[in-house]
Amino acid sequence: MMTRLTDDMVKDIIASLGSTDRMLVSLTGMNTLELACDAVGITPDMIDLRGIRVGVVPVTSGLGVIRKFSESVAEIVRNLGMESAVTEASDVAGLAEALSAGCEIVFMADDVQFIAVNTKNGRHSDNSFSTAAGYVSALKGAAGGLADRKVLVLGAGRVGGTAAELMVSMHAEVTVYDTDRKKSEDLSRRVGIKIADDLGDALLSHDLVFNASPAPISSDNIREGSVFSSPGIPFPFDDTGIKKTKAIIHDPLDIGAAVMAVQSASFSRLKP
Ligand code: 2YJ
Repeated sequence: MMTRLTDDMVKDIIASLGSTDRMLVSLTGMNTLELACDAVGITPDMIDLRGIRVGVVPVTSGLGVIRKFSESVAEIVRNLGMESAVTEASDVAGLAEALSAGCEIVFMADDVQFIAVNTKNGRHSDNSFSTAAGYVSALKGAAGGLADRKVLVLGAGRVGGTAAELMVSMHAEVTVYDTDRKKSEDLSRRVGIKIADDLGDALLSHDLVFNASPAPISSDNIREGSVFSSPGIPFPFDDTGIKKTKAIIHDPLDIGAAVMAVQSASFSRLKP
């Protein structure tokens, strides 16, 4: 089940971009740009983002436009040094507007998928992959490396599955928990990881957790001093739970969208 952002989750993103950036620096040692580059396997000196024109197209299909969603994406992209604007028109007319304006990258999201298309070569980056990659990099930074470390992945959906796969490739020892055991089994078979049967036991035996689940996490199950990389929305912790953790990396949009921007730019703008 995909969780949709709400007006309420989005309303403060623009005002809090600076504090998200500082949170990332203090918890992971990387700012948003460095983190997004790390997630894509490059460093900031390998790409020049300045002057890249980006369009964000509001999409009305399904449950419709989320207030300030497009503006927030445009601001996240702008903070990375790119030029961005929300199109006046929505949907197909908005896409035509962005193409006519010469946008090199176009962001669009409906209720199922959120992508950034590179119009120079037709390649696109996807928010599920980018969110997974960005939060894996964040966890790696916060943990001081993931090789040979035990990591629990909560949620075997698209983000959790991609994160598990990426962390296996980094030689982490990954265990997955999902309330739907069949989804855990499919993922376990696909990427070769262990399955946890009891959520409480799994959480209490892991210092590092990648949370890609929409479920709340009870403070009773949180191991003292554990680190959570937690893209899952809504925010799953209560105050008692927060106090038990060492660090929680979480934001509603910035990390995923920043990785999308850098990845889609990398399709056409890597320095030779
Ligand atoms: O243009 C708009 O304002 C809306 N159509 C944005 C919809 C945003 N979509 C979501 O929040 C969905 N959950 C899809 C996100 C993909 C998650 N990887």
